Formats: sequence, C-alpha cells, structure tokens
Amino acid sequence: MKKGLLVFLIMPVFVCFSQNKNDLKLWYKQPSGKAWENALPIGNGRLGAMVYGNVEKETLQLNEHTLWTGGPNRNDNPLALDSLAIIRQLIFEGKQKKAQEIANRVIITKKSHGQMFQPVGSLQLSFDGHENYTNYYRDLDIEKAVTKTSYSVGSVSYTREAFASFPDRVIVMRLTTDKPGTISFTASFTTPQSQAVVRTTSAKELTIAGTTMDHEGVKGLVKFKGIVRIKLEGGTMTANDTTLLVNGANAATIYISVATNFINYDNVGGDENKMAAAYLDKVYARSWSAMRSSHIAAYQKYFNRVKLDLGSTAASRFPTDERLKNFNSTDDPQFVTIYYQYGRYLLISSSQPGGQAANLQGIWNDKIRPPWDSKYTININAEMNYWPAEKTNLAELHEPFLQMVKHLSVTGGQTARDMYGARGWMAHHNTDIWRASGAVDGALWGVWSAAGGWTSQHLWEHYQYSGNKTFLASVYPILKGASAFYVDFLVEHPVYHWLVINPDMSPENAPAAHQGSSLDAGTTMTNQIVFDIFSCTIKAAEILKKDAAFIDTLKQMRKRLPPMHIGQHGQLQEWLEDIDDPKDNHRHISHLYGLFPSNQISPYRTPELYSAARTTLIHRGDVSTGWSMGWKVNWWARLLDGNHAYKLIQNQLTPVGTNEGGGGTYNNLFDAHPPFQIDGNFGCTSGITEMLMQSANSDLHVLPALPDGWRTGSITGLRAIGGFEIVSMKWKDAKLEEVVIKSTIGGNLRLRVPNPMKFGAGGSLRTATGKNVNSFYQVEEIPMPFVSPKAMIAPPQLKATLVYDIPTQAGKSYTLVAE
Ligand code: FUC
Repeated sequence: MKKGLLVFLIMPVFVCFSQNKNDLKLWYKQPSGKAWENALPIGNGRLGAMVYGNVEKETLQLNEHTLWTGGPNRNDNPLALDSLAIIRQLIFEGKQKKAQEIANRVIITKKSHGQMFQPVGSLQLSFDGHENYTNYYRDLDIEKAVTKTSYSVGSVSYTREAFASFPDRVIVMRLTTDKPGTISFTASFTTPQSQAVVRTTSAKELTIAGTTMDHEGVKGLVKFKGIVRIKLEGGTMTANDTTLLVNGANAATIYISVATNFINYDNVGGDENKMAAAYLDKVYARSWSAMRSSHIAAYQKYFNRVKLDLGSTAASRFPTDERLKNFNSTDDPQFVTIYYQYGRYLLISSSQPGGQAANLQGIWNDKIRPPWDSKYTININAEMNYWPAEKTNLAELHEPFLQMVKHLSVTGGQTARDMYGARGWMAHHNTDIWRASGAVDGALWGVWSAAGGWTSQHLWEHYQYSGNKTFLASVYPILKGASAFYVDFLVEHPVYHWLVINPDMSPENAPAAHQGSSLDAGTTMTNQIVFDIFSCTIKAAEILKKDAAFIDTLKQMRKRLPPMHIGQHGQLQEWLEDIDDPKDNHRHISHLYGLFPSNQISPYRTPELYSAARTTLIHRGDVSTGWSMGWKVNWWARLLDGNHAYKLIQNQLTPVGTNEGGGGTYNNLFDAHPPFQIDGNFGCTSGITEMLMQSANSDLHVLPALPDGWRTGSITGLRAIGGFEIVSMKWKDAKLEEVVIKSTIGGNLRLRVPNPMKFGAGGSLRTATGKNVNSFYQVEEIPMPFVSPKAMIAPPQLKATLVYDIPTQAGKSYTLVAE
C-alpha cells in the first residue's frame, strides 16, 4: 500500500493516452492478463507471435507455419469405389439415411482425419519488482506492423517493441528504459510440446528443440528448433540450464529464430538446426533500427497500397476494447477502417509467398489440440481467407493458397482415381499441410466433392485480375483436372435427367426431410460450382487455344446441369427438391455461393434469382457464427443493400458473448466463431470492399452498396478484374466526386456510377451500349431458373445508376469528376 502511494505521489504528471483520430492502432490501457485473445498478433508469414504485454511476466507465444503433427500421409478410403453404385442408388431412391450409414463405413477415412497445427511454445520474460506499475499502454500499429508496451515502475519508464521481420525472418523485441542500467529480467521457454527440450548453450543462447506429436496413427515427423539470442547494451548476462539472466542493462534486443525440417508436403528432409541458426547469424549483427526500418518498408510495400477513410468522430479517441463495446451504440466509422485494414494486416502477416497458406487461425494458435485442428476447411473457410487478396491489392499473398491448390491437384488425383474411378483430381471438405484429400469427420460433413472445383477457381480469379497469360498457361492443367473429375463423376438424374453429382451435399446442412442425413444428389451449390469450373476451364482453353474436343465435352455437359430453383417460399432452393425450411437459420448458406463469391446471381442480369437469394438471406437471419456473418456482408453488398451489409458489420463488431447464439469479436479484434477463427476477419474485409466496389456483373461498379453512415469518404488502390486499379476515389454526401482508374492491360472500361460523371480534363463520357466488349467482363449466361407456382417474387428495388464505356490503353489513368 505504502509503496503504491509513494509511487503515485512522486509521479509528476499522469499521462493520459488517447488516440489521434485517424491512427491505425489497436491500443489498450491494460495488459492482456491470461486471455490469449487479448494478446496482439505479429507475424511475417513464417513466424507468428501473440504478444501479451504483461508487465512483470511478458509472454510471446510463438508459432511457426510448418509446425504440424504427423508427416507425409494419405487418408483415402479405397472401399468407396465398390460401394459407389449402391450409395447412388439409395440416394436416388430417397433413402439418404441408409446411404449416409454406408458412406460412413466406405467413404469416410479409416486413417487420419487431418493433422494439427501446433504451437512452438512461449518465450517468457520475468521482471522482478515490476508488479506495481503506472502509465501502462500497449498497442499494435498496423501501419508499421510493430507492437509496443510501455509503463513505469517508480520513476523509471520502460518500453518494449516487437515485430516479426519480413526480410529477416526472425522475431525481434527491444527493451529500453529512460534510466540506464535498469533492465533486468529472466528469459525462459514454456511449451505444451511434450517432447520438447529447453536448454541454454555455451554461446548463451536459449533453445527449444523437439518433434511434433503422432496423431491419429500418423507418426510425428516435424522437427523444430527455436533459438533466442539477446544482445545487450551495458549490463551482464548469465546462463543457467534453462534460463538466461540479464542484469542491469541499458537496453536489450532479443532475437528469436524458429525453423523446422519441413520442406514440402511430401518432404521433411530439412535441417531445422542449420536453418534456425542461419536466420539468426544473418541478422544478429544488424542494428535494431536498421532491422526495424527494413521491416516496415517491406510491410508497407503491401499495406500502403490501399488507404481507406470513412471519416472519424470523437468515438475514435477511446481504447480499442472500449470502442468495440461502444460500436453498436455510437457513430465510429474510423473503427470500420481499422477493422478493414486489420484484415489486410492479418493477411500480410500470415500469408507470404513461399510460405504456408493462412489456416483456420491464420498463423496464430496456442493450443496443442486446436479447434478443428486449425487446419484448412475447404468447404468455405479457407477460400474466405483469400477473398480480400486480389481486390485489396495483395495479389502476391494469394500465392500460398494457389500453391496448396496445386499440391491438392497431385494428392487429389490419386483420391479421384482410387475412391471414385475418375480422372482429374478432387478434394473433400478438409485438408492440411500434408495435402490430405480423403473424406474426414463423418459422412454428414465429409462426403463433399466440390473442393477441387471451388479452390481451383482461385487460380482463374488470379488470372482475371492480372490478365497474365503465362500464369494462366501454368495453371491450366489444374483447372482442366478439376473439370475432368466432374466429367467422369456426374451421373444422370433418373427423374429429371440432368447431370448431377451423387453422392453430394450442401455443406454441413441436412434438410429435415432427410432424417438427419446431409447426403443428396445435385445440390444447388455443387451445380453452381461445376458450372463455374467448366466455364472457366472452357475460357482458359479458348484463350490458350487448347483441347478443343475436351472443351466441347464441357460445353455439352454444362448444358445438362440443373438450373437453379426458386421454391414455394420464394427462396432459392438449397436442394433440387423444394424442401427448405424458412425457419432454418443454419450458418452455411452454401447455395448463395452463386451470389458471392460467384456472379451467377445478379440484381441486373437475374432479377428473379436476386429476389430469391434475398428471401433466403432474410429467412436465415443475421446473427450467426463469425465467418457466416462475414459472408453475409458480401452477400448484402452484392444485393446492393449497403445498410443491411452495415448491419452485419455491426453484428460482427460486437464483443464476443453478447450476440445471443452467435459470434462476434475479441478484444484484439480477432473474429469469434467462437472460438477464434480468422476467416471472419477476412470475410468482412472482403465485404467492405464489395460495398465500395464490385467487378462481378459485366461492369466495374463503384459505390454499389454505400450505407447511410458512410456518406463521405475516400479509398485508394482497390483492384478490379481486367487489370483495372482504382487509383483513388472520393465521395461526398453519397455522391461520387472523383475517381481515377488506371488500366494496366487496356480494354473497354465499363463503369457503373451512382451519379453523372465527366472526364476531369473536360469532355463528356459515352453512355454504354450493347454488350461489354472487354473479354474479362464476359459473364456466362445461366439457364432460366425453375420457379415454383407458389413463389411470390418481389422485383428488385434498385437505385438508378449510370453506365459508361471508356476505351482504355495499358498504362494510362483516367480521371472522372462529378458533373
Ligand atoms: C465448418 C463450419 C464450422 C467451423 C469449421 C471450422 O465445419 O461449419 O462452423 O467453421 O468449419
């Protein structure tokens, strides 16, 4: 008590922190304490750390992108092939329950259900005598990708800064003080890895070494090594068996390097000791400030491409956790800007070229057995992670996901052959670092064969944004293989005679009519996915002038896919039969894949389906798991309803635990399923972009879904398909004032705007006529939907827009201003 009082009395000024109105910082007035979801994430795509900012015991919980249980393995169930005919027959006869029982025995794996992404452990720094502190502050500056903690003990101020260096591949933390000789602490490791050995070396390094666990019959083969070296300015350091003791330093810089023996999904022949030491040796001599500047420059190369300003209010002066609490009852548009940019920060930090794709938790996980193994759920979650990549100008960061698709096209080739007797390649609803492509979890979830069709469209998307034909040629065999699987796997429906996938399911949802079985034939989402993968394979082959006969087959078969159905409640049917329950509020609304990420449903081209999709969304409700709400922001944006999209952002930016029966957001702005899943962060960043710009409906549409609350703002750097970049865009009172668009590959720019525009240099714009001639904006026509005679269909109520055609030249920018 006395000491506390004394500290208070001798503190001359009580520093009161608050945020500048437009700062891109997450900041707090208190340490994380025990909750991992209060800690702040840093990462360089290879290493991730959660920095707690606890005063007397700082924790950096560490992850490395390749640290997974098990080793190269396969998990196919070869019994599938012999039972395929009977399963199909039962489903066509309406005996879905029986089909599911058999599928559980013959399709679901008897081996691994996927391996687990695991933590390395935590570096712990203990500061004796720092129990009582004042002036506490910590933040994560997402403009710099640096986190900071500062506080005072008595009259001495301490600061810690940390980042995960992009160019240098190590994590660094620097401890400073305003009074020389006052930095003393003990460094040690804790780890949930049961086989890990922690020790110090004669060179006064603190090391951790181990091998990951065996899991579900697969031997743990990933060996890892972590090395910590501390560089002191003044003071002394001694090493005990398992700890380093620093005493009386003026400053200390802690370098953390971690590596594993993982080389590729089929090779664990690397040398973790050599790699971990090599990363450290390369940078140890460099100064903190040099490392910090090159880190920030490398980060900002990506981050600075997009700047968003939605305005700010007095609400932005409060710490992040308070703003989160207040968000639904105040006007805080700058909080949306932070959340938006945080999505980009998280993608840059968890997904770098040459590294692993961002998993269910990005690269941040402290659990030895994480929820859903922290792996890749490819019936939605992993795709969602990459929705912001192209349009928020982070195309290079799409690469790890595209690599994963490439690997799956190899492992999944054997699955297609062995389990289904089909050519090409396929994957079920999950995969992991070993690119397992068998069916897992149980038939209710696992008997889904559309992952090849969906994931490989990311390759097509990457091409659509850049127009890079060399890239397209390099991935064409993967698109072709994904299509070839469906060519062989589609069967004729005995009643409707359409070509359908059987066994099939609409991810994770089982209609009441099927007594708890999800199995069915020709579900809407799968039909849409097969339509899309056929369509982009056809286009790619035509561009590359290849495979005429195969393309003809795809065209013939595409004509025979089932059309979409509008059911008795006016809803888009999830299944071929009209069995949707309007009270079903399942988190997966897979059949709206056709609205987003696909563009088969559009307010302008398919008004009836627009109306049906809207009815379905209303039936399903708003509040749901985090990722589901993130998807809904995109859907409402595509339905051109900015206010409803904003309502979903509000639902998502609600402290976890307050949305009844749903997810929300943690104090560190991680998305809550709950538990933490990063997909919702990425989904919402994508959705906010879709509110401001879309390039899905044969035109580039700016301000398609602006909510009433964002009447004035600006954004730079968004990308659209066909190589267009919105260099900058400003709007005021909900009116587009100016837009500058750069064309990187030329072609007609068909621009849809909310108010009349003219060329900035003078000269009027030409109103669009006929079909858009730009080849990137050719949207495939879908068959007319089947409409139930009972369905009530409200025509879309759309705001008036103007559409112009601007012929562009590669490399030129075009400035338009309001008339
Ligand atoms: C799917 C979803 C769950 C969860 C899991 C990781 O199975 O249905 O909600 O997101 O993936």
